[in-house]
Amino acid sequence: MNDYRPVPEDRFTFGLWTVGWRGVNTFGDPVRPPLDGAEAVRRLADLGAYGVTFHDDDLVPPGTSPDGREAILDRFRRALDDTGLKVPMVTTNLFTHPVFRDGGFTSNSRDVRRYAIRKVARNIDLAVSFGATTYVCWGGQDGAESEAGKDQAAALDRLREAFDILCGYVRDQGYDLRFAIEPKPNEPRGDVLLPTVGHALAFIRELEHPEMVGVNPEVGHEQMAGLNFAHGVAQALWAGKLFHIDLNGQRGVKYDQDLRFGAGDLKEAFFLVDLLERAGYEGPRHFDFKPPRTEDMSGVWESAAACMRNYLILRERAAAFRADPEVVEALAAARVPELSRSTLGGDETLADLMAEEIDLAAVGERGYHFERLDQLALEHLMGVR
Ligand code: DIG
Ligand code: MN
Ligand code: MN
Repeated sequence: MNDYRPVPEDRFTFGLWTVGWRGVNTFGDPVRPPLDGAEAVRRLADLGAYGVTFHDDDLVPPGTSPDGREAILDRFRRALDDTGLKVPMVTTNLFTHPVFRDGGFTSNSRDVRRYAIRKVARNIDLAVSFGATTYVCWGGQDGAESEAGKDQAAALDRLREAFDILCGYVRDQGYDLRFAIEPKPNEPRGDVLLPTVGHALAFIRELEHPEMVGVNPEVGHEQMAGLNFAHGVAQALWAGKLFHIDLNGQRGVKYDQDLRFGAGDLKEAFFLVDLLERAGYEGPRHFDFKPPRTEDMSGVWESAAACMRNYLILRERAAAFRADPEVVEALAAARVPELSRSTLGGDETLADLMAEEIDLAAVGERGYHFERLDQLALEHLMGVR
Protein backbone atom coordinates (compact mmCIF):
# COMPACT_ATOMS: atom_id res chain seq x y z
CA MET A 1 0.00 0.00 0.00
CA ASN A 2 1.46 3.35 -1.07
CA ASP A 3 1.85 5.76 1.83
CA TYR A 4 2.02 8.72 -0.57
CA ARG A 5 5.03 10.22 1.17
CA PRO A 6 6.73 12.74 -1.15
CA VAL A 7 10.45 12.57 -1.91
CA PRO A 8 12.63 15.20 -3.64
CA GLU A 9 12.48 13.15 -6.84
CA ASP A 10 8.78 14.08 -7.06
CA ARG A 11 9.98 17.69 -7.61
CA PHE A 12 7.44 19.41 -5.39
CA THR A 13 8.20 23.08 -4.73
CA PHE A 14 6.53 25.81 -2.68
CA GLY A 15 6.65 29.59 -2.75
CA LEU A 16 7.90 31.17 0.48
CA TRP A 17 4.82 33.36 0.28
CA THR A 18 2.53 30.30 0.50
CA VAL A 19 3.46 28.68 3.81
CA GLY A 20 4.46 32.19 4.90
CA TRP A 21 0.98 33.55 4.20
CA ARG A 22 -0.10 35.24 7.44
CA GLY A 23 -3.81 34.93 6.67
CA VAL A 24 -4.57 38.60 6.20
CA ASN A 25 -7.55 39.45 4.04
CA THR A 26 -9.61 42.48 3.07
CA PHE A 27 -11.63 42.22 6.26
CA GLY A 28 -9.16 40.59 8.64
CA ASP A 29 -5.78 41.16 10.24
CA PRO A 30 -2.96 38.58 10.06
CA VAL A 31 -3.63 35.50 12.17
CA ARG A 32 -0.18 33.89 11.96
CA PRO A 33 3.32 35.15 12.78
CA PRO A 34 5.87 35.98 10.06
CA LEU A 35 7.73 32.89 8.82
CA ASP A 36 11.50 33.11 8.39
CA GLY A 37 12.66 31.92 4.95
CA ALA A 38 15.37 29.64 6.35
CA GLU A 39 12.83 28.08 8.73
CA ALA A 40 10.43 27.49 5.83
CA VAL A 41 13.20 25.71 3.91
CA ARG A 42 13.90 23.36 6.81
CA ARG A 43 10.22 22.58 7.44
CA LEU A 44 9.48 21.95 3.76
CA ALA A 45 12.53 19.70 3.52
CA ASP A 46 11.16 17.67 6.45
CA LEU A 47 7.89 17.26 4.50
CA GLY A 48 9.71 15.87 1.45
CA ALA A 49 9.70 18.92 -0.83
CA TYR A 50 12.28 19.36 -3.61
CA GLY A 51 12.60 23.12 -3.54
CA VAL A 52 11.38 26.60 -2.71
CA THR A 53 10.66 29.69 -4.77
CA PHE A 54 10.37 33.33 -3.74
CA HIS A 55 9.63 36.94 -4.68
CA ASP A 56 12.51 39.30 -3.96
CA ASP A 57 10.56 40.90 -1.11
CA ASP A 58 9.58 37.54 0.46
CA LEU A 59 13.21 36.80 1.20
CA VAL A 60 14.64 40.25 1.85
CA PRO A 61 11.98 42.64 3.17
CA PRO A 62 12.01 46.06 1.48
CA GLY A 63 14.15 48.56 3.38
CA THR A 64 16.55 45.91 4.73
CA SER A 65 20.09 47.31 5.11
CA PRO A 66 22.86 45.87 2.89
CA ASP A 67 24.35 44.09 5.90
CA GLY A 68 20.92 42.80 6.89
CA ARG A 69 20.35 41.56 3.35
CA GLU A 70 23.63 39.65 3.35
CA ALA A 71 22.82 38.07 6.71
CA ILE A 72 19.43 36.92 5.45
CA LEU A 73 20.89 35.53 2.25
CA ASP A 74 23.65 33.73 4.15
CA ARG A 75 21.13 32.03 6.47
CA PHE A 76 18.93 31.11 3.54
CA ARG A 77 21.85 29.65 1.61
CA ARG A 78 22.92 27.69 4.70
CA ALA A 79 19.44 26.21 5.05
CA LEU A 80 19.48 25.21 1.37
CA ASP A 81 22.92 23.62 1.77
CA ASP A 82 21.90 21.80 4.97
CA THR A 83 18.71 20.39 3.44
CA GLY A 84 19.64 20.03 -0.22
CA LEU A 85 16.57 22.00 -1.28
CA LYS A 86 16.76 23.75 -4.67
CA VAL A 87 15.51 27.09 -6.00
CA PRO A 88 14.21 26.29 -9.52
CA MET A 89 12.17 29.46 -9.93
CA VAL A 90 12.26 33.05 -8.67
CA THR A 91 9.89 35.95 -9.25
CA THR A 92 9.47 39.62 -8.38
CA ASN A 93 6.96 41.45 -6.26
CA LEU A 94 5.64 44.11 -8.61
CA PHE A 95 2.34 44.42 -6.78
CA THR A 96 2.52 45.14 -3.03
CA HIS A 97 4.15 48.59 -2.80
CA PRO A 98 1.80 51.56 -3.52
CA VAL A 99 4.12 52.63 -6.32
CA PHE A 100 2.70 49.70 -8.31
CA ARG A 101 -0.91 50.72 -7.82
CA ASP A 102 -1.27 51.09 -11.63
CA GLY A 103 1.03 48.18 -12.39
CA GLY A 104 4.73 47.64 -13.00
CA PHE A 105 5.75 47.10 -16.62
CA THR A 106 2.55 48.78 -17.88
CA SER A 107 1.98 51.53 -15.32
CA ASN A 108 0.91 54.77 -17.00
CA SER A 109 3.82 56.30 -15.03
CA ARG A 110 7.06 55.94 -17.03
CA ASP A 111 9.25 56.29 -13.93
CA VAL A 112 7.40 53.36 -12.32
CA ARG A 113 7.90 51.23 -15.45
CA ARG A 114 11.64 52.01 -15.35
CA TYR A 115 11.78 51.12 -11.63
CA ALA A 116 9.94 47.82 -12.28
CA ILE A 117 12.51 46.78 -14.88
CA ARG A 118 15.36 47.70 -12.51
CA LYS A 119 13.72 45.68 -9.69
CA VAL A 120 13.35 42.62 -11.93
CA ALA A 121 16.86 42.85 -13.40
CA ARG A 122 18.43 43.05 -9.94
CA ASN A 123 16.42 40.06 -8.78
CA ILE A 124 17.37 38.07 -11.89
CA ASP A 125 20.99 38.29 -10.73
CA LEU A 126 19.99 36.94 -7.32
CA ALA A 127 17.84 34.22 -8.92
CA VAL A 128 20.74 32.99 -11.04
CA SER A 129 23.03 32.99 -7.99
CA PHE A 130 20.63 30.43 -6.45
CA GLY A 131 20.60 28.31 -9.61
CA ALA A 132 17.11 29.25 -10.76
CA THR A 133 16.44 28.56 -14.46
CA THR A 134 12.88 29.91 -14.60
CA TYR A 135 11.76 33.46 -13.86
CA VAL A 136 8.02 33.97 -13.40
CA CYS A 137 6.34 37.27 -14.19
CA TRP A 138 2.83 37.80 -12.81
CA GLY A 139 1.50 41.24 -13.63
CA GLY A 140 -1.17 41.28 -10.92
CA GLN A 141 -1.46 45.07 -10.82
CA ASP A 142 -1.04 45.47 -14.58
CA GLY A 143 -4.58 46.09 -15.66
CA ALA A 144 -7.46 48.50 -15.36
CA GLU A 145 -10.85 49.24 -13.80
CA SER A 146 -11.86 51.53 -16.65
CA GLU A 147 -11.19 51.22 -20.36
CA ALA A 148 -10.72 55.01 -20.39
CA GLY A 149 -7.63 54.85 -18.19
CA LYS A 150 -5.56 52.28 -20.04
CA ASP A 151 -4.60 52.25 -23.70
CA GLN A 152 -4.43 48.48 -24.23
CA ALA A 153 -2.25 48.70 -27.35
CA ALA A 154 0.20 50.98 -25.59
CA ALA A 155 0.18 48.65 -22.57
CA LEU A 156 1.03 45.69 -24.79
CA ASP A 157 3.79 47.75 -26.43
CA ARG A 158 5.28 48.53 -23.02
CA LEU A 159 4.93 44.91 -21.87
CA ARG A 160 6.69 43.70 -25.01
CA GLU A 161 9.38 46.34 -24.49
CA ALA A 162 9.94 45.15 -20.91
CA PHE A 163 10.30 41.49 -21.94
CA ASP A 164 12.57 42.38 -24.86
CA ILE A 165 14.80 44.43 -22.54
CA LEU A 166 14.93 41.68 -19.89
CA CYS A 167 15.50 38.90 -22.43
CA GLY A 168 18.33 41.02 -23.82
CA TYR A 169 19.77 41.41 -20.33
CA VAL A 170 19.68 37.62 -19.73
CA ARG A 171 21.36 37.01 -23.10
CA ASP A 172 24.03 39.68 -22.47
CA GLN A 173 24.79 38.15 -19.06
CA GLY A 174 24.90 34.66 -20.56
CA TYR A 175 22.41 33.41 -18.00
CA ASP A 176 20.63 30.06 -18.38
CA LEU A 177 17.23 31.53 -17.58
CA ARG A 178 13.80 31.54 -19.24
CA PHE A 179 10.75 33.64 -18.42
CA ALA A 180 7.30 32.27 -17.66
CA ILE A 181 4.34 34.62 -17.90
CA GLU A 182 1.57 33.92 -15.38
CA PRO A 183 -1.89 34.89 -16.63
CA LYS A 184 -4.81 35.88 -14.40
CA PRO A 185 -8.17 37.34 -15.57
CA ASN A 186 -8.80 39.77 -12.70
CA GLU A 187 -7.94 40.56 -9.04
CA PRO A 188 -6.45 42.69 -7.74
CA ARG A 189 -7.28 44.82 -10.78
CA GLY A 190 -10.75 44.87 -12.30
CA ASP A 191 -9.25 43.34 -15.43
CA VAL A 192 -5.65 42.12 -15.66
CA LEU A 193 -3.57 42.31 -18.85
CA LEU A 194 -2.98 38.88 -20.47
CA PRO A 195 -5.94 37.28 -18.63
CA THR A 196 -5.57 33.68 -19.84
CA VAL A 197 -3.04 31.19 -21.19
CA GLY A 198 -4.34 31.86 -24.70
CA HIS A 199 -3.69 35.62 -24.43
CA ALA A 200 -0.20 34.98 -23.09
CA LEU A 201 0.67 32.50 -25.85
CA ALA A 202 -0.44 35.00 -28.50
CA PHE A 203 1.59 37.80 -26.84
CA ILE A 204 4.78 35.70 -26.62
CA ARG A 205 4.81 35.30 -30.41
CA GLU A 206 5.24 39.09 -30.77
CA LEU A 207 8.46 39.25 -28.73
CA GLU A 208 11.99 39.69 -30.04
CA HIS A 209 13.06 36.42 -28.38
CA PRO A 210 9.88 34.30 -28.09
CA GLU A 211 12.00 31.20 -27.51
CA MET A 212 12.98 32.60 -24.09
CA VAL A 213 9.43 33.11 -22.88
CA GLY A 214 6.75 30.58 -21.93
CA VAL A 215 3.83 30.42 -19.54
CA ASN A 216 3.25 29.60 -15.87
CA PRO A 217 -0.46 28.69 -15.79
CA GLU A 218 -2.15 28.64 -12.40
CA VAL A 219 -5.08 26.29 -11.76
CA GLY A 220 -7.37 28.81 -10.12
CA HIS A 221 -6.61 31.64 -12.51
CA GLU A 222 -7.98 29.89 -15.60
CA GLN A 223 -10.89 28.53 -13.58
CA MET A 224 -11.75 32.04 -12.32
CA ALA A 225 -12.45 32.80 -15.98
CA GLY A 226 -14.65 29.69 -16.24
CA LEU A 227 -12.06 27.93 -18.40
CA ASN A 228 -10.89 24.30 -18.37
CA PHE A 229 -7.40 24.35 -16.84
CA ALA A 230 -6.30 21.00 -18.29
CA HIS A 231 -7.17 22.27 -21.79
CA GLY A 232 -5.12 25.44 -21.26
CA VAL A 233 -2.14 23.42 -20.05
CA ALA A 234 -2.56 21.03 -23.00
CA GLN A 235 -2.31 23.94 -25.43
CA ALA A 236 0.74 25.33 -23.60
CA LEU A 237 2.37 21.88 -23.87
CA TRP A 238 1.38 21.64 -27.55
CA ALA A 239 3.08 24.99 -28.14
CA GLY A 240 6.18 23.90 -26.22
CA LYS A 241 5.56 26.73 -23.77
CA LEU A 242 4.77 25.07 -20.42
CA PHE A 243 7.86 26.42 -18.66
CA HIS A 244 6.40 26.18 -15.14
CA ILE A 245 3.05 25.60 -13.40
CA ASP A 246 1.26 26.91 -10.29
CA LEU A 247 -0.83 24.18 -8.66
CA ASN A 248 -3.68 24.95 -6.28
CA GLY A 249 -7.46 24.59 -5.99
CA GLN A 250 -10.44 26.74 -6.95
CA ARG A 251 -14.16 26.12 -6.50
CA GLY A 252 -15.91 27.92 -9.30
CA VAL A 253 -15.94 31.39 -10.72
CA LYS A 254 -15.27 33.56 -7.69
CA TYR A 255 -12.36 35.36 -6.03
CA ASP A 256 -8.92 33.70 -6.30
CA GLN A 257 -9.14 31.07 -3.57
CA ASP A 258 -5.64 29.61 -3.83
CA LEU A 259 -6.86 26.44 -2.05
CA ARG A 260 -4.47 23.57 -1.46
CA PHE A 261 -4.04 21.37 -4.54
CA GLY A 262 -6.90 18.87 -4.82
CA ALA A 263 -9.30 20.87 -2.63
CA GLY A 264 -10.96 22.56 -5.60
CA ASP A 265 -12.31 20.85 -8.74
CA LEU A 266 -11.05 17.32 -8.00
CA LYS A 267 -12.05 15.80 -11.35
CA GLU A 268 -10.11 18.53 -13.17
CA ALA A 269 -7.14 17.94 -10.87
CA PHE A 270 -7.27 14.24 -11.79
CA PHE A 271 -7.17 14.97 -15.52
CA LEU A 272 -4.46 17.62 -15.02
CA VAL A 273 -2.16 15.15 -13.25
CA ASP A 274 -3.00 12.55 -15.93
CA LEU A 275 -1.98 15.10 -18.60
CA LEU A 276 1.24 16.26 -16.92
CA GLU A 277 2.44 12.73 -16.22
CA ARG A 278 1.57 11.38 -19.68
CA ALA A 279 3.11 14.43 -21.36
CA GLY A 280 6.37 13.78 -19.51
CA TYR A 281 6.38 17.28 -18.00
CA GLU A 282 9.73 17.48 -16.20
CA GLY A 283 9.33 20.85 -14.48
CA PRO A 284 8.67 21.44 -10.78
CA ARG A 285 5.23 20.61 -9.40
CA HIS A 286 4.98 24.08 -7.82
CA PHE A 287 2.30 24.92 -5.29
CA ASP A 288 1.09 28.48 -5.17
CA PHE A 289 -1.60 28.22 -2.49
CA LYS A 290 -2.64 30.10 0.64
CA PRO A 291 -3.36 28.11 3.82
CA PRO A 292 -6.80 29.41 4.92
CA ARG A 293 -7.02 32.10 7.60
CA THR A 294 -8.69 29.53 9.87
CA GLU A 295 -5.42 27.63 10.32
CA ASP A 296 -2.63 28.01 12.86
CA MET A 297 0.95 27.07 11.91
CA SER A 298 0.27 23.36 12.43
CA GLY A 299 -2.54 23.72 9.89
CA VAL A 300 -0.16 25.41 7.46
CA TRP A 301 2.15 22.39 7.43
CA GLU A 302 -0.80 19.97 7.26
CA SER A 303 -2.07 21.91 4.23
CA ALA A 304 1.34 21.93 2.53
CA ALA A 305 1.78 18.20 3.10
CA ALA A 306 -1.71 17.59 1.69
CA CYS A 307 -0.87 19.45 -1.53
CA MET A 308 1.87 16.90 -2.23
CA ARG A 309 -0.13 13.93 -0.92
CA ASN A 310 -3.08 14.77 -3.16
CA TYR A 311 -0.82 15.02 -6.22
CA LEU A 312 0.68 11.60 -5.44
CA ILE A 313 -2.74 10.00 -4.88
CA LEU A 314 -4.03 11.44 -8.17
CA ARG A 315 -0.86 10.33 -9.97
CA GLU A 316 -1.52 6.75 -8.84
CA ARG A 317 -5.24 6.94 -9.71
CA ALA A 318 -4.51 8.34 -13.17
CA ALA A 319 -1.92 5.65 -13.87
CA ALA A 320 -4.42 2.94 -12.83
CA PHE A 321 -7.02 4.51 -15.15
CA ARG A 322 -4.64 4.35 -18.10
CA ALA A 323 -3.60 0.76 -17.28
CA ASP A 324 -7.19 -0.53 -16.96
CA PRO A 325 -8.00 -2.85 -19.93
CA GLU A 326 -11.62 -1.69 -19.82
CA VAL A 327 -10.41 1.89 -20.26
CA VAL A 328 -8.25 0.92 -23.23
CA GLU A 329 -11.32 -0.68 -24.80
CA ALA A 330 -13.53 2.31 -23.95
CA LEU A 331 -10.97 4.71 -25.47
CA ALA A 332 -11.12 2.73 -28.72
CA ALA A 333 -14.94 2.70 -28.64
CA ALA A 334 -14.84 6.49 -28.25
CA ARG A 335 -12.46 6.69 -31.23
CA VAL A 336 -9.92 8.64 -29.16
CA PRO A 337 -6.87 7.06 -30.90
CA GLU A 338 -8.45 7.90 -34.28
CA LEU A 339 -8.06 11.63 -33.59
CA SER A 340 -4.29 11.11 -33.73
CA ARG A 341 -4.53 9.90 -37.36
CA SER A 342 -4.02 12.71 -39.91
CA THR A 343 -7.25 13.60 -41.72
CA LEU A 344 -5.55 13.39 -45.08
CA GLY A 345 -3.52 10.20 -45.66
CA GLY A 346 0.22 10.57 -46.13
CA ASP A 347 0.12 9.96 -49.90
CA GLU A 348 -3.39 11.36 -50.49
CA THR A 349 -4.28 14.56 -52.33
CA LEU A 350 -7.21 16.89 -51.74
CA ALA A 351 -8.63 15.52 -54.99
CA ASP A 352 -8.72 12.05 -53.42
CA LEU A 353 -10.56 13.47 -50.44
CA MET A 354 -12.99 15.39 -52.64
CA ALA A 355 -13.82 12.23 -54.58
CA GLU A 356 -14.95 10.49 -51.40
CA GLU A 357 -18.56 10.24 -50.19
CA ILE A 358 -19.96 9.83 -46.62
CA ASP A 359 -23.16 8.03 -45.63
CA LEU A 360 -24.55 10.91 -43.60
CA ALA A 361 -27.57 8.94 -42.33
CA ALA A 362 -25.48 6.01 -41.09
CA VAL A 363 -22.60 8.10 -39.68
CA GLY A 364 -25.11 10.54 -38.18
CA GLU A 365 -26.31 7.71 -35.97
CA ARG A 366 -22.82 7.03 -34.61
CA GLY A 367 -22.54 7.29 -30.79
CA TYR A 368 -19.18 7.98 -29.07
CA HIS A 369 -19.66 6.24 -25.66
CA PHE A 370 -17.94 9.10 -23.79
CA GLU A 371 -20.24 8.49 -20.83
CA ARG A 372 -18.80 5.00 -20.24
CA LEU A 373 -15.26 6.34 -20.56
CA ASP A 374 -15.87 9.26 -18.20
CA GLN A 375 -17.59 6.99 -15.67
CA LEU A 376 -14.55 4.70 -15.69
CA ALA A 377 -12.37 7.75 -14.98
CA LEU A 378 -14.66 8.81 -12.13
CA GLU A 379 -14.63 5.32 -10.64
CA HIS A 380 -10.83 5.28 -10.67
CA LEU A 381 -10.85 8.72 -9.10
CA MET A 382 -13.28 7.54 -6.43
CA GLY A 383 -11.13 4.51 -5.75
CA VAL A 384 -13.68 1.82 -6.57
CA ARG A 385 -11.69 0.34 -9.49
C1 DIG B 1 -0.02 34.77 -7.75
O1 DIG B 1 -0.63 33.62 -8.25
C2 DIG B 1 1.36 34.92 -8.31
C3 DIG B 1 2.29 35.52 -7.33
O2 DIG B 1 2.15 34.83 -6.12
C4 DIG B 1 3.63 35.20 -7.90
O3 DIG B 1 4.13 36.34 -8.52
C5 DIG B 1 3.38 34.13 -8.90
C6 DIG B 1 4.44 33.09 -8.77
O4 DIG B 1 3.97 31.82 -8.99
N1 DIG B 1 2.00 33.71 -8.67
MN1 MN C 1 -3.84 32.62 -7.39
MN1 MN D 1 0.68 31.98 -8.97
